Amino acid sequence: MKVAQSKDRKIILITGSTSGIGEATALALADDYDLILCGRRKTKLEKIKDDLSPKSKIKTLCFDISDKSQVENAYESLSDEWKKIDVLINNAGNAHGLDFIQEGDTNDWDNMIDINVKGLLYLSRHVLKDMVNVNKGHIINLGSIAGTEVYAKGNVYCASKFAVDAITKGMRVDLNNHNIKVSQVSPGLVNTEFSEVRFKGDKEKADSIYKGIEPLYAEDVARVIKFILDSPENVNISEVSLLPRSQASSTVVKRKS
Ligand code: 8X3
Repeated sequence: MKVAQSKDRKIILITGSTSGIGEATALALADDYDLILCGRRKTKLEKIKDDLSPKSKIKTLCFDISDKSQVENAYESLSDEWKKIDVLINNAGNAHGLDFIQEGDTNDWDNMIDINVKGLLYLSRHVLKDMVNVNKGHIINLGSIAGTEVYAKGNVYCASKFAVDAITKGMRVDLNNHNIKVSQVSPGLVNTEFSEVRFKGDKEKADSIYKGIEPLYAEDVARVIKFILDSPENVNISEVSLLPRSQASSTVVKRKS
């Protein structure tokens, strides 16, 4: 069934929407919004588009967010109608490696800074230009508990999330005159592909991170994002942190033996 793009339905762009929090958020929002889904995995994007098309008008953009010219080309490929983005959800981001600073792999550092920080900035720059022109919009950045607490071997990943926190605050100040809401959602341990990516496919290592606890799931974070979007026009839920019940901080986690 084809769903017509309605004038009343807002448009939301979600980065990193091929898995985890991004995919769960797309699922949670498809009933109420038209969606631009971004990611690097074309087949996965097409599959999500097929799944959600009965509920929503879906546009997919396949590009690498860390590549400035790919970001520009992807954005410019949107029609004027699709460029009227009401909400940008900056979700794309990953951890690569967990090493003492003196042993870190510089390629991992580049990846984290290029995607989590520079990619977020590149895309926001394009979308914000249009939001500022119409004096409305909403940015939701995915932060992390790692953006407020540094843990052993987290060094550069934590730095990238501290940077996201600073960018969120900077956006809120700079966009205040333009009626643009800026929110940040900062989860603790969420069981997604996050740890598998961090440990380069080592499933056993990845599973050990969530051993003995019930972590958050991507759907838990998506629910918070939906709650933020459901708030009245006059309300900006500026910062939300969420942890699994068994997590008290980055390093204090109660595990069943
Ligand atoms: C993910 C949370 O604590 O694994 O951003 O770094 S943590």
